Amino acid sequence: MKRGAKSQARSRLIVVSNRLPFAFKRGPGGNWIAEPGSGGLVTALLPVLRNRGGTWIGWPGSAGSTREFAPALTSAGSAAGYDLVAVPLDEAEVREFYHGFSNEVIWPLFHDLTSLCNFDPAYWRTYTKVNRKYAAAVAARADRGDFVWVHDYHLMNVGGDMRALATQARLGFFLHIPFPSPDVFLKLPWRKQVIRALLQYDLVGFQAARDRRNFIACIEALGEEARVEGRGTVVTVTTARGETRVGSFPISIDYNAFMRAAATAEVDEKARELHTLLPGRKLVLGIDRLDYTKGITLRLQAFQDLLVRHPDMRGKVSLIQVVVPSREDIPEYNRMKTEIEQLVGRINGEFARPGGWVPVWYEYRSLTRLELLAYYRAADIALITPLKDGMNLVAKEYCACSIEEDCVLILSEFAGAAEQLRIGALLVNPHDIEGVAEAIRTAHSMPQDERLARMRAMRRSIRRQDVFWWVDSFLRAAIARDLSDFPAPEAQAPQPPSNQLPF
Ligand code: GDG
Repeated sequence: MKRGAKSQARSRLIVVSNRLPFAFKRGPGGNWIAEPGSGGLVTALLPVLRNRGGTWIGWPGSAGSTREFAPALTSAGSAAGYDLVAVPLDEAEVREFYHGFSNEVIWPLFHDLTSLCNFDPAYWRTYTKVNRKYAAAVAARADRGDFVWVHDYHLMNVGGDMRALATQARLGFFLHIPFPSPDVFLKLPWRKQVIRALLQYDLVGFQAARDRRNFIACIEALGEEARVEGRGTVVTVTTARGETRVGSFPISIDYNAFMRAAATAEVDEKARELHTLLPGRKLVLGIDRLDYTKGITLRLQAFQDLLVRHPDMRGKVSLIQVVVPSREDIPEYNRMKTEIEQLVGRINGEFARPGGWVPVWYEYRSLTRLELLAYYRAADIALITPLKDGMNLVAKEYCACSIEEDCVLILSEFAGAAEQLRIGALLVNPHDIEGVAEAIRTAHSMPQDERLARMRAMRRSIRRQDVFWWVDSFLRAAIARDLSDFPAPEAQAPQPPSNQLPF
């Protein structure tokens, strides 16, 4: 359904993601109620969707028919200021497309964990079928001149499927997770289909230069002749199939919103409470979804190693490790949870002092936003050590909330965020247990002026390249006619806000 005559005349933005940015719950009368999501992506896209007129297309998150969700979608859409379109999925599709191909094939493969992949051919068949379903839903709503922005690894085929439906809209894709190097990617039985599908988009965006390089290397490794032109963050790749622009656009956060929220009296009080509960020591913080890519067990081993090899550190630091429940129905995740809990038990059993210092404060739950901000503010050191990560927004949120700037970020060199935050973070190899332990020690004894200088540099960079900058950069690259329209971000003049984009 289109909005008023004014927005019909202008090209619109159509966002497509696996899930709609709303959580749907059954109300007391059994009807569906939509609760808005609060992530950075939704916040950043809102001005463009509202001002240009837009649509968000995705799965509502529960098996059910379009008819069942229709009233909730209409009222949520009119409150949000853009249209919402549901792509219904049945249980078998959720199992094989979402849990299967997306999360048992692409997720581990793209994080370099090939041994965890289950290359079940039925998963691929359902993935292609479901992607066609999304493409049909989009094609039914997209007009010539509209810009369709497809998000993430669940929907890589949508662009190609839309071309097959002879769409006239321009197509962009952004991958939120890493893109692997050829030696990993080539293990995918459907590697050619995936690369060809991605080359059907007008613009393909990655989190980091690393991912963009890998993507181009994979095209070449598959024997496609590819001519790469341009410098800076966006290049043009020409193959026998046509031209695709390929860029790196590091996703970010709503820096000002985090900074302001972290400065409130409520957050301040809660942060103080934490220091009162855990007095006389530095607090080291880890916050992760329960996921094997986040490196939680290796991190705990590093903390244990620190206490074993450096007895002087006992009593001086506590690790607050928050693990947010995620994908609990998958056996691999459950096994990992047990392993984490055993390790925590072992460390506390060995080092805790009766009635006093406990080395690891472990919480397996989702924090409220207030708690999350208070934990960020209270932490003297953030220990963020994923084995591989597209970006890692926790690292950026931690910096934004560190309003006193008197703290240290320890960050895995394999997080996309490392490309930007190497200016101030202590970078570590998460596999190097002793190296991570030494980084905690270095962070603990870092002089104050160095802490302040490092944190200030990172915060300045995140403030300059926040999530609004990210949306602008991607949409500008999508509409720029030639590369000279789109200089590298450092060289860009101040940009008008997203609602003035000429697409
Ligand atoms: C994927 C890519 C990429 C975490 N715990 C709580 C909580 N959170 C919020 C954080 C943050 C988000 O969840 C996690 O974002 P990450 O970026 O760290 O990781 P993924 O979920 O794996 O996201 C990743 C991202 O997409 C964006 O492109 O950076 O690399 O894997 O915003 O604040 N929020 C609340 N309670 C918690 O306990 N309220």
